[in-house]
Amino acid sequence: MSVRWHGPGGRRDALTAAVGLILLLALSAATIGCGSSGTAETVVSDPYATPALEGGTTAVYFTMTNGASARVTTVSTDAGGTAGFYRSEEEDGMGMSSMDPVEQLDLPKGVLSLEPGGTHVMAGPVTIELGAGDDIEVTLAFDDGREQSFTAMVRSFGDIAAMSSNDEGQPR
Ligand SMILES: [Cu+2]
Repeated sequence: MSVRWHGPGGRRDALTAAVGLILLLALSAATIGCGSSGTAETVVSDPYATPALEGGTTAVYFTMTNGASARVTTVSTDAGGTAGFYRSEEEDGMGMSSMDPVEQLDLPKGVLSLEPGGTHVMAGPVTIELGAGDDIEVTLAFDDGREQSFTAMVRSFGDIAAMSSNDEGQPR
C-alpha cells in the first residue's frame, strides 16, 4: 500500500495531532540542518498515466530531476495490482516494440524523463477503470530508505499522442 498524507481523513485526536506537529517541526529542522550539502533529492514533474480498463494495466510517465545520483528500488501505486519499471524497445524492422523489466532504476544526477517509447512504469491489474482526469498515487522507494509519493493524472491516448508529436516537432 502506498503512503497517503491526504485522502479520506482518519480520526486523529488532539494528542496525535500534537505529536504529528512536533515530528513535522523536528523533520523541518533536520532538513534545514543538512540543507546545502547536495544530498539526494528528487523532484518529480509532469506525471501522467494512460487510461486502462478494469483488470488492465496503466503506464505512468514522469520526469525526475535529481540533486545527486540515486537508485529507485521499488515503485507502487494505489491503482491495484503490482507495479514495476519497464524499458520499451523497438524490434528491428517489424514496427513492433517489446518491454523488458528493469529491476532497479538508476537515476543520474540531473534529469531523467520516463516517456512513451522509453522507460516507464507499468501498474496493474487495476481495480477500477481509469479514464482521463482520474488520479493515481505513485510511490517511489529509494535504496537509502527515502520514499516519495506523487499524483499522476490519467490523460487520454489522444492527448498523449499530441504531446509526443509536439515534443518531436512532427506528427507520428
Ligand atoms: Cu509498458
